Amino acid sequence: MTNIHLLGAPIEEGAGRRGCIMGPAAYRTAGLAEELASLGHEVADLGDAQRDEVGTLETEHSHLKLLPQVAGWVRSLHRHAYELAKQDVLPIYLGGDHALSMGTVTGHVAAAAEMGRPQFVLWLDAHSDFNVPASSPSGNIHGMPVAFACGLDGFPDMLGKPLPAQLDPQNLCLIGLRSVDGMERDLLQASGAHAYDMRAIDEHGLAKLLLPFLDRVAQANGLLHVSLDVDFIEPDIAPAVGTTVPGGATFREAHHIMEMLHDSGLVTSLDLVELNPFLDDRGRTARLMVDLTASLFGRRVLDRRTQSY
Ligand code: 5AB
Ligand code: MN
Ligand code: MN
Ligand code: MN
Repeated sequence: MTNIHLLGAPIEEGAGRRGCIMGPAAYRTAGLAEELASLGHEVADLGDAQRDEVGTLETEHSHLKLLPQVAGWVRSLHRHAYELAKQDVLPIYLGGDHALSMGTVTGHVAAAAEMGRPQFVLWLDAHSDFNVPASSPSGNIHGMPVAFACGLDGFPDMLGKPLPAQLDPQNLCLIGLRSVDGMERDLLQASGAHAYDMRAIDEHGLAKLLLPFLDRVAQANGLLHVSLDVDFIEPDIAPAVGTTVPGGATFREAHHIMEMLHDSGLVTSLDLVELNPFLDDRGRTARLMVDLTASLFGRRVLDRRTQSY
């Protein structure tokens, strides 16, 4: 039994189009809390976070869209995540666009550093979100949270400089990549992060990519934050996202990751991001995300665990 806290993070200013503000409401309508409770967990819904008021921020990058609004969310969510990380609960952040992870990941990394434990991050996404302002082709800040959390140079002062703590790229694993920009790719490859594109899944299968990473988390007695972008999944079955890229994870691949994560017992926090209910087809994407979360929290067909591959 896990003590789960749900926190809504209705940010949409980091994405290129509007609608993610409705994400937390869609998860509630789709019955996320009830589903997790039916699996035997204790679930508390904390409601929605609010963004801080931030004035103009100095930056040479005028193409950064809605920077003060995004910075306001990042500051607020960083505080919430830091506090939740120190409690004996498992937070699920209901997005909201992926810029929210600038707050949640940094909050968990800062708390982990104080607890003397390494923080690991699993990033499930079609994109690596490793742009810095200078490399971003769009100016959309939801394409930058990983680079931000790793402390890359070139960001305006969104959360204090330097960051309270930085994510070590060695402790970062990205899976599902199929859209990475030119300069972004150079930054990602230079960082030392463990990055796997869809081709790696085709060639090796998910288990071969994920299980060694989970072993490293366990060996290091680490904490594990999972950030699940809707666009990780094949858009034919998960259409409610602004940045669809064909060739995504299948229904079973997505569930299999969640099942392996459950069996590992290692996950300590989770982001559900980029759901845009305005683009959904009768709620099917919201329901799929709820079902995937249920797999991560123990829903299974037979009572059998993955032994080895
Ligand atoms: B998402 C792109 N790399 O920076 C950019 O959905 C897309 O959170 C970013 O993964 C997609 O604008 C951000 C072209
Ligand atoms: Mn993303
Ligand atoms: Mn994405
Ligand atoms: Mn997206």
